[in-house]
Amino acid sequence: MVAIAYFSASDNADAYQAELTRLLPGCSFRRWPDIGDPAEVNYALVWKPPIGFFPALPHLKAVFSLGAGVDHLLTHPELPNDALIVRLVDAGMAPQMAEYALYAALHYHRDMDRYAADQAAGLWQPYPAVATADRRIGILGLGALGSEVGSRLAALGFDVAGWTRSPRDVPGLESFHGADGLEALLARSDILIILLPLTSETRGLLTEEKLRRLPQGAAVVNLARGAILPEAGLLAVLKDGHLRGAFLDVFDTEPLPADHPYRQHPNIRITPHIAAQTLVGPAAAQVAASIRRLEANMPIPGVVARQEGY
Ligand code: NDP
Ligand code: OXD
Repeated sequence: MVAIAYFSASDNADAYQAELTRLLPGCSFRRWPDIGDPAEVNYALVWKPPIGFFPALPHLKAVFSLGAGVDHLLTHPELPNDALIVRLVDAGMAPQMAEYALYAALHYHRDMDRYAADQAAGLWQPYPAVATADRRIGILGLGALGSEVGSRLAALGFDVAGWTRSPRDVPGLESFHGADGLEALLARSDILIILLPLTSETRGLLTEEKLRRLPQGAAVVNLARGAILPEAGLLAVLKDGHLRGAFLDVFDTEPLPADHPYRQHPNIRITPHIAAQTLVGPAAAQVAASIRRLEANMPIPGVVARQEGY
């Protein structure tokens, strides 16, 4: 028997119930806190589950994240040690990420930030064109999302490179890894796109000192987690003009507080964590396929290496 305990304050429970009971006939879908007999529940499907959720479910085989990120699970004080932790792999998010990244890249590549400021100031002044092939884009993280973003930007003719933990080859992209690789990637990134998971290694990674390794006038696009790009450093490099601007979709505290300096900053564009939203159809299909495979003792995609944090 398959019984799934579900919790999310931000997803559509009715839609997940309809999809999963259709894809897994006979499965029992239980919405926290109405979980029935806890001994029967063998899977969890969650986004930011509350305290008390995991201790109430002692027989979980696997905990599925309703997103690609699992920092909300790995920092949960009651996460069970023996259950598999599983993230979504693309599941319809990669094309959305690519659209957002492309929008932000074109914004800076075609000087839309400068023309908007000039329009407000009543100015009429063309800036010199830069060929697409001369615009260097760096992507931190070439996983399910970063590799798709990189491939699509490269297909448009941008000069794209990526940085990963282990050596990785993505066709059409220059690749870097490790600490020296990060220095080299930063030095050649006019536009830096962050698509790393939040782990003990990436938390606070992009300090002011690191941001100053970017070329003068570079821009940053953070699509991953706010804590990877500390606020004080970003504000400092924007203030003295080392960076020209930032697109930020993710923040240390969400919703971003009303009085936060990012809110009114002339060189920062913010969006409310929507770069790639979880789509019920592909997400439920991926979870259902994985449950079927686990029930047949077969391996599944997206299993998190707890030691590595992603
Ligand atoms: P993956 O796990 O598929 O890829 C992670 C990538 O980051 C890999 O290339 C990995 O390297 C690299 N990486 C991890 N740690 C390090 C490190 N210490 N140094 C260098 N590289 C590192 O993740 P996804 O692509 O699926 O997702 C990335 C993140 O995007 C999620 O964790 C989540 O935080 C965020 N996200 C944001 C959304 C939004 O709407 N804003 C929506 C969905 C996700 P390697 O290849 O060597 O393993
Ligand atoms: C995710 C997210 O991790 O929405 O999927 O941030």
